[in-house]
Amino acid sequence: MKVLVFLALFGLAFASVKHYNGFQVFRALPKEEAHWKAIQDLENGGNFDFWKISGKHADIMASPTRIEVLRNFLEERSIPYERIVPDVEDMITKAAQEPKVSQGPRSTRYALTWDNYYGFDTIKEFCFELAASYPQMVTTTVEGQSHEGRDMILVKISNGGAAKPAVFVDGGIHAREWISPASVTYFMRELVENYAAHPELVNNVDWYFMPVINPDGYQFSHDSDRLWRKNRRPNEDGCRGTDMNRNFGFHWNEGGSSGYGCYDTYHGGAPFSEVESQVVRDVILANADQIQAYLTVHSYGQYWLTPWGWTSDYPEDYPELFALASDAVDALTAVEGTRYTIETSTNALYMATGGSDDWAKGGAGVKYSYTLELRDTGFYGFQLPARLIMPTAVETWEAIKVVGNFIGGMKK
Ligand code: 0X9
Ligand code: ZN
Repeated sequence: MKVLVFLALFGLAFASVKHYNGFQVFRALPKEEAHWKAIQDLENGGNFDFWKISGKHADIMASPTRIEVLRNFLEERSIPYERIVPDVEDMITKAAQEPKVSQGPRSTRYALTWDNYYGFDTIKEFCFELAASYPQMVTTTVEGQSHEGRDMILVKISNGGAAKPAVFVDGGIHAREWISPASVTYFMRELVENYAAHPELVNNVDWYFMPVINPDGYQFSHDSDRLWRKNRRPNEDGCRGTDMNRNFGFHWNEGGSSGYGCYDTYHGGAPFSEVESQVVRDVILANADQIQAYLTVHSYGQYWLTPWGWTSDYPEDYPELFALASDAVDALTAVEGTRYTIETSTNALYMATGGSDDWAKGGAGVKYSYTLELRDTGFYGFQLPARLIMPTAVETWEAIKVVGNFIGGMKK
């Protein structure tokens, strides 16, 4: 009997991991307006997971039964395409099995390193350890609970005194974009544990970090479905999850999001319907007088995006946003030549409303609001190997420093 129960539980646990055997990813390269229109229709149809759409191409994942449907669709319309991932499961397995190279910093006080990707609890431990070891500089608080009861962690890095101009950084809004929390935690570590290398960054700026703002989705992508994107709340349509980056309350549900809860870009039942986006909103609003820059860290594509995502119009202060982005990207590229595109998100990618960046600027009045899409450009995509965490975090940190120094130099 015990054996049977064990086998049943084992079977359940095994069955609960989503596998992607035979799934393939195709890169479509539309050449004309009609091609783009067809790609848009295909996405709205909801039968394919669009890993990425940019102004140049669309990376589309097809399940084994849909591969031929996708190829026919593209061929009938003469849309050029190439296969970029021959087997998604293979790619996920290879990324997990890759030997870990020891190259980043490590500590005896916490388990987190930057040589591997870690689950939510390891990141949480790091956040609290940082505060315990550097109480004069770091305050870690729990700002609420996610739907499944995980802590929504806020780490404030400040050397006290009067409130300074502040930078707010979040990560992990999209579960599968693992390089995001990995990089954001690296920035936190650099500010604190390497304070002496750049004291002005903490002396002149207050920093707010929320490294994993979708903790349930993030953990689910570690345990059960590597390609999960949304949060995990059961929704009105019998599926789970809202795309948190379609749920913010500025021009919410005005295009580029889905009203159907089984789709990856489901915008939720109302603006800020999700407890996780509510918490982020409330933290930003509570500190809105201070916060001059909002950085939300995603992957992939190597874009430094400015608002707006709800219109193709440029914000009136775009030249200023572009100038700072350009200095930041120059510093990033100087490290080892990684190239980024700077654009508004509608013009670089697609229109998508309800994004946190648009809300931070339009709703909370944070002038310098950016979405960063970190490495790579699609060779590994979301499965960026762990050996590339350090190179990615290190180069991006150069850009973050530029933003910090700029904000720190602002008139008070
Ligand atoms: O679509 C998104 O949410 C972001 N790209 S991702 O591949 N990481 O999902 C881009 C968001 C850009 N900002 C807005 N559209 N507001
Ligand atoms: Zn994302």
